[in-house]
Order: sequence, then structure tokens, then C-alpha cells
Amino acid sequence: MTSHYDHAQVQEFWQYVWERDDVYALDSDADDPTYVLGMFPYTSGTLHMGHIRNYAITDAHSRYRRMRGDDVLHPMGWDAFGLPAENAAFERKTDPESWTQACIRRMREELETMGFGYDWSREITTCEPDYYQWNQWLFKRLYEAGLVEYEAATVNWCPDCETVLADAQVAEREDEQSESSDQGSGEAASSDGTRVCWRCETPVGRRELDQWFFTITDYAEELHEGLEDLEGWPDGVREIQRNWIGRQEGARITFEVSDYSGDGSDGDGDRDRTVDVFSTRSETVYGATYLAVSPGHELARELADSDDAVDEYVETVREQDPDEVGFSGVETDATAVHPLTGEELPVYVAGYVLEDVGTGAVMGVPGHNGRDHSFALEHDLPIERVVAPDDGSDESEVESEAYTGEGTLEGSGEYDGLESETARERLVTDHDAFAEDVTYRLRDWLISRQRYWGTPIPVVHCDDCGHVLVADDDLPVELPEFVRTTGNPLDAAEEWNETTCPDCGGPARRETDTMDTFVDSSWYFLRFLSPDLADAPFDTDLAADWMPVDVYVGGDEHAILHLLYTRFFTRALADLGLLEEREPIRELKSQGTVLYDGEKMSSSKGNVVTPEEYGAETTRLFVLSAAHPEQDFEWTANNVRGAYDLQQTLYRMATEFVEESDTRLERRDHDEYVDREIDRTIAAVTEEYERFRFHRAATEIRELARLLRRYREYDRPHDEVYRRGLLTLAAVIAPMAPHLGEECWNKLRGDGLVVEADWPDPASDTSAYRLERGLVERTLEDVRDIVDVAAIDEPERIELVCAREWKYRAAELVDEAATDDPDAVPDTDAIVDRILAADGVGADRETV
Ligand code: ANZ
Ligand code: ZN
Repeated sequence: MTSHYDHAQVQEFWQYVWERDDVYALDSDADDPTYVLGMFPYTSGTLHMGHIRNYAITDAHSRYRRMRGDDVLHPMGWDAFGLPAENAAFERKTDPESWTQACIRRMREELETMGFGYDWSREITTCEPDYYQWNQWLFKRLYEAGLVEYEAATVNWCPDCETVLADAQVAEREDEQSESSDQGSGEAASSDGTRVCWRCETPVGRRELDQWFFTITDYAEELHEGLEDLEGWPDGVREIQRNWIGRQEGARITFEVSDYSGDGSDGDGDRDRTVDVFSTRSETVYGATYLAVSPGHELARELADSDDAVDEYVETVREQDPDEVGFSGVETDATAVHPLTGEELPVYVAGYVLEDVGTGAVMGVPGHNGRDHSFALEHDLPIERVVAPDDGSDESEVESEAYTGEGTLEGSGEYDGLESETARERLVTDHDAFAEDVTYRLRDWLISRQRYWGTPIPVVHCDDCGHVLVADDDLPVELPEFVRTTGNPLDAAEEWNETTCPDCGGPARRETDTMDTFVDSSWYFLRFLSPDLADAPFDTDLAADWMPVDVYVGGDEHAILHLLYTRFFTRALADLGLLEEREPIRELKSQGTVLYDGEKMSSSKGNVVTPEEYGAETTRLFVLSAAHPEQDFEWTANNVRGAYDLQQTLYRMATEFVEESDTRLERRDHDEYVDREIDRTIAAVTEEYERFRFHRAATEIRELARLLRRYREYDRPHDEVYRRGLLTLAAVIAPMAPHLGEECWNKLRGDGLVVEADWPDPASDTSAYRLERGLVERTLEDVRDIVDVAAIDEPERIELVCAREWKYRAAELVDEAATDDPDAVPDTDAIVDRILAADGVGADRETV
């Protein structure tokens, strides 16, 4: 019998058996299954090592949970809409549908080759009408709940993709030199500051368009607050989301603005109004030397009507890239009244004031805010210090640089001498013009895309009725046939485009924007619960029982977009009465990157290693045993070799055992020792699986395999103990290497599947074994203290002899050796020989 593991044959056989026995199907009657999910792949055409790592993690965990007796929901589907399919179709003279379906076929085959255990009866594909009709249905429900807006907006525009990009899809161009970003930092290691498209890296421009938005900002506070309780999420991801939401506490301060001639004036040409500003440092108000509004601010628009200089400035800034704007600005003929001193302040329109931050207006405090300082220098505005650093630094300092810290107030009337924080609190209670306020950096989610390969937004435009929602009965609005054109193919689909208004029956045109594909992935985990449900997106009863997702694994590039959108959707669905949970994911694992020569492994870099080269088990074992799931690791042939060897070793041991088995009844000390080591390994491996430390589980498995090998080599092992050891190995390796697990299990038992087997009983008293382990380790330490450990080339052998009584004998012998001649270097080989001889184990030693 060959003891070489032929991966192709073994894989094919067990995959056939698993499928035949339908071992991964989850019964919909299950009470509360453990829901294990890997972020579903974008259908790019082939799996890369990142996918494989991702799915090896979820697969190992779901197999482990299943062996522990859980019902497990472990589904898979396809994130199938998106621009790349459209581009590929364009280049290859095919259509996105055919291209995507071909990709799916290939990728599914690759997943199956890897032996990942999915309940394929739950497969979903987002580009199919029976999925995307629910995007449309949900769009309508969100619309009815007031969570959808249609607004003109200046948007990020990718000239190459010819589409709008959400803020979060604008990346900063990474410096060529820099390598992948640190886990959790959320920022590229370095960047040249150019804003580029996240997909094609073309520099991003600006455009003004009517666009559809989901008002995720309605949930800003809750999304921020909820992060606190997400204890199962990595701190890094929570921090990135916190920054993205960008909650800031401060005050809203109202300024009277007067004496300006705006449009619609009341005869004498002068108008009054108020302008609110948002400030995190309201106590610096006495240092305000001007007021500035953004070019998009209502006041700026009014002023532009009568003031050519303002009009021209507003137009210029509109066309500019944010970095070009700098600290340019234009003085207006309006004046603001300082709410506390009554002093008149000049009013500027300035591009550095952002329209959608705070109130879109600021009080300029050049002495204490860096941007205001730069603006003041450029426009010759006074710079005053009203907060003194508590270390008593020189007053002239703010002239050259703003003092942005807190301190003691000065030049601030009745507030002089107060600490910053106290002053802020007092101001809001003392004055009506001051009110506590909170702002967020988070913007509404722009979901419009001017592309074909996405979910049509279920709206028609009627000359008489404006935009009207398509009736539920008329969903889905299906995509028309693909046409090759630059720009948006839906604009070119004339026949599809012309329709009638659901309200008045008159002629109308379809909305030709499609939804951002992040809409698809914001709720797909719910569709897996009831993938064929025909009258709702998901079964609300099942959702009540089965949600949230217990473990979600994916790359940390999704720390912001996808994970924030899913949290928003979940809350919105809860408020629609469709869900009970408000957080979709209990435990999140963001997996690190697989590197190759220091670079990220990816098809675009041409450094992809495909699983076929090594076989499923070696690949799976390697990606799991190389590092903690959250760490990056390097793919090296050498390390892969380690995984390969482990697999061969286990296989050989299982095979040889079958060939040589016979029975010996009496148990000796070292049989007991090995038996306990098996228990200890089970306990340890169990703990490592619980904590997703597959690499450490693999180390434990490797150690037990080594011990069993030695056990067998020194002397004839006790069959029962040895066999139990091998069965344990087969069972505990199975979540990571299921084909190998089945193969060994089958050789040792001849029946049953390890995938359906119970997890080996962790020793009844785990702590006892740990204690034992600790004792052995401490004894080893003692031995090492006495003997020069460097000279012991076989520490495991010592470990073996250190068990129980042996360890005392070992210590005695070492002591003896040491007292005989304190200066002599102990002959460790001789000591080990004596130990082994004393128990009759040494006989085989020469043959080891
Ligand atoms: C006055 C002030 C004085 C401010 C001071 C800061 C320090 P940071 O600075 O990042 O913590 N701000 C408010 N709305 C803005 C807008 N639409 N565009 C540009 N800047 C805006 O953010 C808070 C500060 O950003 C706010 O507090 C405001 O300037 C500015 F010594 O108000 B501050
Ligand atoms: Zn109409």
C-alpha cells in the first residue's frame, strides 16, 4: 500500500461523498444555528490567495462548530454586479451577464476543489432579478421611511469609469515605495495626496448631478454609539469606523449678518439674516476676527447674485480640486455682528470652509485654529490670542503660528481667567446665541451610479408628477439587454427607457442610474436565511431566531464601507419592523494579507500562487498555520513545505497503523504518559480553535504527531493508546484539512465520516492536564538549568522521559552527573541512555 497522499484523488473522492450525503445542508427548522460567514467574493473570475485564506478560516471554524454539535449555517454567494464586469464585457466583446456567469462557474469550481463545506442550496447571486428585485423593494421601503433623498450634488467623478464615486471610494494614491498599510490604521502608509478612483486609480474630478442618497447620517449617532458595544470586533476596525463617522461635540453659535444687498431685497437693497457656525472651541469666540461661509452656503449663493466678485469666486472654486482651493477667498459687502462684543466682523466666502461640514460656516479664529491662521495671513486679517497656554508661553507666539491647545482665557471679558472647558460650558448657559451641538464627518450615502451593471433604481421621471416610484407589482425593473457604448448604456436603451407614469399614466422615462453595488452586500447575509423566498427579501421569523451573524470574516479593506453600510441597513430594517437585531455581526475577524516577496498577493501583481499547485490540504493548512488570522504573512515555498510535510506525516502514520496493528494489553508508564498527552492536546487544540488561533492548533497537532511517532519508534506502543492518538489527530486536523481528516479517519475506523463525527472529548479536567503540563515543563526547565541544554539535541526525548516518575529519575541522574564532577560538561547522551535503559525503552534507540 502506498503511503503517499495523492491529493487529487483523495480530494475528489471525499468531495463526492460529502456531496452525496449532503453533509453541509442546514435544515430550516434549526433553532439557532451558528452563522459563520466569509465576505462573499466579487466575481472577478478567479479566487486569489486572500479569498482562500478568508474561506479557509470560516470553513475551519464552521467544521469545528459542527463537530462540537452545533447546527451551522455556512453559505456562499456572489457579489456579481459592478463596473469591472462591464469593462471586461466591453473589452471581450461579450456582455456582463455572460461574463459574470462564466466567472461564477469558474470560482465555484475553485471553491469546491478546496473542499470548502458550503450549503450550496442557499447560493445567491446579486445580479439575478430574484435577488436584485429585493434591492428595489428595500429602496422603496427606505424611501417611504424618509431615508432616501434625490438631490443635486457636487460629486466625485471618475472620468475613466464615467461614474460617480462615494467619498469612501475615493482613495489617496499610494506612494509607489510604500507597502501594504498597517492592519487597523485605515490609512495608506504614505501617499502623494492625489485623490484617485479606488478601482482604476484615475485621478478623481468633480461634477454636479442629481443623485440618489440613502440618509445614513440619520443614524450617525447610533452608529457611533453602537461601536462601544461591539466587543467581538477588532479595536482597529471600530476605531476606523469611529473616525469615519467623526463625531464632534461643540457649540452652534449664531451671528447676525446685516447690511448686504442680496437678491429679493426689500427696496432699500439691504438685508439681514443670521448665520450659524459650528465650533469645537467656542470659548475662543473673543478671538473671532471674521466670519467665513463656504461657496455652497445659502448666503454665498445670495451674495453671488448681486456681487460679481463673489459670483466669479464661487464659480472658480466649483471647478477646482479641493487641494487647488487652498486659502483663497473673497470679501463680501456683508458684515457680521460679534454675538458678545457687538463688534462688526468682515464676512468672507472661502473655499476652505466645507459646505457639508458642520453648518458650512465658521467663525475665523486665527490665533487658535491653524486653517484660520493661514487664511488670516493670506487676507491680512487680525490675529488675536484669547487662550493662554498654561505653561505661560510668550504672547507674540500666535502671530507666527496658532496656539491650538487649551488653556486659560484672556481678552475675553467676563470669561478671563477661566479654563477652556469651563468657559465653553458657561457660554452655552449664559447666551442664547450659543447652543450645544454635535456634528459628524459622515456624509449621506450616494448610491447613484451611471452604469449598466447594477440594480436599476425603481423610479420613473414624469414631466407632470416628478419622480414616481415603480409599483411593487411591477418589480423587478429588469435590466434591458446590454449595449456597447461609452457613458451609461441605460441611456442608450431607448425602448426600455420609455415608459408610462404609474401615477398619471402619461409618458415618462425610467431612471437610468443603478445602485451602488454596496447596496447588494448590505443585506445579503439575510437573504441566505431564506434564499428562495418569493414574497419578501427574507423570512422575518427566521431572522429573529438566526441573526446576528455569529462570525464574519473578511479583509480589512472593508472596515469602513461595507461594514458601516451593513450596520446602517440592519438598523433601518429594524426600524421598518423587519428585524429585531440592530447590529448584524456579533464577532468580526478581519484577516491579514498574504504577501509574496513583501507584496500583496494579487492577480494584478502577477504573483498569485494557485491552490492546484499544492493541493487543497497543503494550501489550507499553510494559510491557517502560517500566522494568526489577523496578521499578514509571507508565502514562501519553505513554509508551504512545512504544511505539506505535516499532511504526509499524518497520512503515513494512519496508513502504517492499519498495516501493522496487533494487540498488547498491559499499559506501562509511558503509555499513560502518551495517553495524557493526547488529552492535553485535545484540551489545548479545543481552546485554540475557540479563539481562531489555527496556527497554534496546528502546532499542537504537529507536537502530538511527533510524540506519537517517537512513541512508536522507541518501543512497540500500546495499540489502544496509539490508535486513540491517531484518531485524535484525524479529528482535530479535520476542520483545517478535511480531506486528510476523512482519509485518516477512514483508514483507522473503516466507517463514518469525520465531518459528522463528534469532537473528541476534551479531557474531563482540562486544568489538571495543564497542571501536569506545567509540571513537566518546569522539570524540563530544571533539567535544562543543570545540563547545558544546547547540548541536548532531542528535547522531545527528554520530555518523554520526564513524564511522571521518569522525570524524577531524570532529575536524579542529572543531579548525580553534576555532583560527580561539578566542572565537567554533563554527557547528556549518556544520561538519556541511562534513563531509557532503566525502563527498558532504550533498546530501539539505535534504530531511531
Ligand atoms: C472656531 C475654532 C477655534 C475652531 C479654534 C477650532 C479651533 P477640527 O479643527 O478638526 O477639530 N469648522 C467647522 N465647520 C467647518 C467647515 N464647514 N469647514 C471647515 N472648517 C470647519 O474641527 C472643528 C473645527 O473645524 C471647528 O471649530 C471649526 O473651527 C472648523 F481655536 O471653530 B473651530
Ligand atoms: Zn406622472
